[in-house]
Amino acid sequence: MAILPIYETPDEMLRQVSKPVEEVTDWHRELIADMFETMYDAPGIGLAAVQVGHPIRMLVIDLQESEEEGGEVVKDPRVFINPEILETSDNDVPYTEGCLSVPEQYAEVMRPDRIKARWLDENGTKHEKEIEGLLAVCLQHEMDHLEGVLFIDHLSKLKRDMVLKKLAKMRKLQRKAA
Ligand code: K1U
Ligand code: ZN
Repeated sequence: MAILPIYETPDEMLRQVSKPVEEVTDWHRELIADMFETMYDAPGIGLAAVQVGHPIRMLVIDLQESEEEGGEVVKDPRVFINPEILETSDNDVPYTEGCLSVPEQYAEVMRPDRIKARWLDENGTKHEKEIEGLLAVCLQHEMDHLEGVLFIDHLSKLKRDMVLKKLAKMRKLQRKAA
């Protein structure tokens, strides 16, 4: 397994529309394992394959919400291949989103609170389910990546420019400190 470099905005890699996975193979399963390792290391709760340089319709999520009695986070890895949104609720709700490709920047995005989705897992098994809460937010955010869309694209120009300005300032400080 390996920790992969994560592409960051404004890299054009992130603007590609990802291609469907024709057949789930061992190569895909190895990439999925690397994506989980990269996501846990970052740390993050989701990661799309395009963020690590593979523009294919595949993403991983682990909300890392549940805790065992001793305080240990229980892993709950989920794999979504060729995901499709079949239905969305009419009720949009706000959530303060972040993105490993827009590091250390957070902003409120409105999205439907419930979706019905269909996808394949790492064994090629089909799933169809209603999803709500943080999983619905995260899945919609990751599915945006498959279309070359970042969460900052949902913001007004004013808010997006503020986020990008803060990111540029942070990178300048980081370069200075290095
Ligand atoms: O880059 C990504 O797509 C991952 C992104 C997923 C996401 C976060 C919030 C709302 C929607 C989608 C992140 O994981 S950013 C980091 C983050 O939110 C987080 C990191 C550690 C613990 C908990 C959250
Ligand atoms: Zn993201």
